[in-house]
Amino acid sequence: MIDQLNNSALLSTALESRLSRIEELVGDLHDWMRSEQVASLPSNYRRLFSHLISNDFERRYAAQITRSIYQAKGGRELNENELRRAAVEEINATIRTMEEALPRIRRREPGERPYIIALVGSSGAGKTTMMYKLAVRAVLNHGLRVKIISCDTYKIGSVEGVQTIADILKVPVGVAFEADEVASLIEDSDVDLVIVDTAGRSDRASREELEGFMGAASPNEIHLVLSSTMSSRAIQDTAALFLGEKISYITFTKLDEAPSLGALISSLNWIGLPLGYLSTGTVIPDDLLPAGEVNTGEWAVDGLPLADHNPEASHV
Ligand SMILES: Nc1nc2c(ncn2[C@@H]2O[C@H](COP(=O)(O)OP(=O)(O)O)[C@@H](O)[C@H]2O)c(=O)[nH]1
Ligand SMILES: [Mg+2]
Repeated sequence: MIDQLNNSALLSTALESRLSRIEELVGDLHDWMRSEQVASLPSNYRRLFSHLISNDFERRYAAQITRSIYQAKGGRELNENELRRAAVEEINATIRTMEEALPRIRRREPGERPYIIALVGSSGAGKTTMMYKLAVRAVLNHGLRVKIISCDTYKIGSVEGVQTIADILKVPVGVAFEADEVASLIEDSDVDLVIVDTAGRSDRASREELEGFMGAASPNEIHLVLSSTMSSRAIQDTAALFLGEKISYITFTKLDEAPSLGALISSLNWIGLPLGYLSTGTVIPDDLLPAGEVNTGEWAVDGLPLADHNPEASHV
């Protein structure tokens, strides 16, 4: 009996604290709407704004989308569905996407320089996994001869790891400790495509080292690999560390683990570079999509279709 009383007292304290947190959030949202000039828009537009915020869009960007739809529609009242469609279109119109190189890479003659793709980004972002996926995709889907080069000699076991995978994939592998080694590993290869993986450290000395590696490799495209599970603040801070390199595309990983894509989309708007690949899991090479094949705006506004995970599939 006493336990029951204690339980219900605890429950009501928990509910009260939840309620006050919700009140606080509603108050914040109201302040945001005011500051972002959304408060004066019709209620469906305000609901769209709140919907984008709850999907982790940055409020400035959410407000920009909402206002720009309002202006484009001449202030017309639209229902919730029409507004969401308009938001999807608005987002897709602002996102640039990569034209994938793999289908366009032609066979190299002996002595000819291969096409080079480099992957940079923080440790744990998913670069090495991405390198394996790209290598398999290039071999299986496009019949290319591929070499993988790892410049990550810091992570324990990474050299052995890359050798093991290269044996499984049956592609030649190189490991570079110094920048000049990258250049000679590329020169010595008789392949169509080289994929260069790098270490993910971002202190100043490592960034200089990365610059050396990139200078020596002189890649045709550099992907900054970022995890889509990060907040937009963390995505932008990380991107800022690497934007000194000549980044061609932003490639996002771990979409299968991201609760939403609002942070990714908002950051991309801030970074201003095209979207490269999207990684949706750890299966090599299946969980890889060129961004152009995805309705990113729809995923960001309506939620990720990947969330409907089929538990049977993981047992296969
Ligand atoms: N769920 C999920 N895990 C991923 C994805 N890409 C990579 N990982 C995992 O993230 C971890 C770090 O990946 P790794 O490729 O070693 O990152 P790196 O340090 O940037 O080379 C590993 O456990 C990978 O299996 C993805 O798209 N989804
Ligand atoms: Mg790695």
